Amino acid sequence: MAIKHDWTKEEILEIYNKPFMELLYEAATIHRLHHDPNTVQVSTLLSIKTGGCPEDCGYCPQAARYHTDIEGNDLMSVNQVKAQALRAKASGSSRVCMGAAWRNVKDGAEFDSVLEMVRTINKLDMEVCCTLGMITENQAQRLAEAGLYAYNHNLDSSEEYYKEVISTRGYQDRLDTIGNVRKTNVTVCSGGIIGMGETIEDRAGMLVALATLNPQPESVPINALVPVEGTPLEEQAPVSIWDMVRMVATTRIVMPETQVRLSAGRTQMSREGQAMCFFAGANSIFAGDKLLTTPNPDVSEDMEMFKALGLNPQKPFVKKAQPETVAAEDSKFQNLGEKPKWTRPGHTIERNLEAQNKQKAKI
Ligand code: SAM
Ligand code: DTB
Ligand code: SF4
Repeated sequence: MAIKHDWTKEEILEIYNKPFMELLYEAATIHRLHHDPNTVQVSTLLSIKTGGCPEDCGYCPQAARYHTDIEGNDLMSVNQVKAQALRAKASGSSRVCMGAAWRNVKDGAEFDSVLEMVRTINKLDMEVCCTLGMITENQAQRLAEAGLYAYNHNLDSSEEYYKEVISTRGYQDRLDTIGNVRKTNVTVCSGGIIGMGETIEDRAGMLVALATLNPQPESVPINALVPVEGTPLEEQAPVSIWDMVRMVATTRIVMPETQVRLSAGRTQMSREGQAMCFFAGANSIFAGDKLLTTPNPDVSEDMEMFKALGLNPQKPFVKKAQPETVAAEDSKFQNLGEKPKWTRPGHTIERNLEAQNKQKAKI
């Protein structure tokens, strides 16, 4: 079945705004044509470098300028990562997603260490994902050679609303990073957040940006904002379950082959709400009692939910074969010591400044 790539905002809005039952039925029907509706891919997040990030992303507890309550940490060791990956595997996850609070990857000892983490987890026969900020083509190639299965880099919102949330990095750089990943055999994971104060048009705009990529991302995480005290978005109202289901269903319809990940925000959702999301086409979750820095349901609660719904965790590498791992000494792609010029738009976002100043006043 041919995949449509020329989606317009109007077409997507029409889907998003359908009567709820029609939307659910259409999404569930498309879901069944492309996926086993009883299988859900389970990933475990691992924050390998936490906090102290120089960016001003208005939602993010790891941005240094907002001084939230999180505990920062330098880069974990390869052995620590291996131990956590083994734990994730034993708890039923098929994928480990390693996140670093970086603006972009810099060539050097820390990136070499991340490459070794990728090699180590791939050798445990688990899918490995990284989310490390912006990367160049060479860095993407080096990750691919190490055995990376997926790279996560979210667009987060529409291009227009992105400017209201982040001033230190640009939308085109995000798209370019996704393009760099696409030049390799690493799969693309890219999605966004709802509940940041954006309009429904912005949600549709983000889906246009993702669905018109050719090929479409293999995985699209839909996060509900976790409002964290100290961040500029701390007072945002919780996302309604109806909005979450509509967003998941619309994502499923416009990107039929993609794995749609029900991501941050599950602690705020009932099991019945999550069941509606699975019915509407979500077929992936983050498991484990922590996302990167904020809480997530316990694995045992999720397993009970899976049992009640008759859902089974997806085995690793069923969508794409396991990549090979090339040893560091046999690598074709060397450290180029690149200094890419990722853009800094630098416009003023009032609420980001206020959050920063509020914190300064407290010190
Ligand atoms: N620093 C890298 C970057 O920004 O690409 C990787 C880590 S960053 C924390 C990964 C993603 O987490 C963000 O793009 C955003 O979509 C999501 N995220 C961060 N804070 C969140 C929050 N409070 N609620 C929901 N999603 C959040
Ligand atoms: C994604 O879209 N959501 C995950 C993962 N990709 C990296 C991160 C959610 C983070 C939620 C806030 C936190 O725990 O710090
Ligand atoms: Fe840094 Fe990523 Fe958080 Fe932005 S989302 S502040 S880049 S860790």
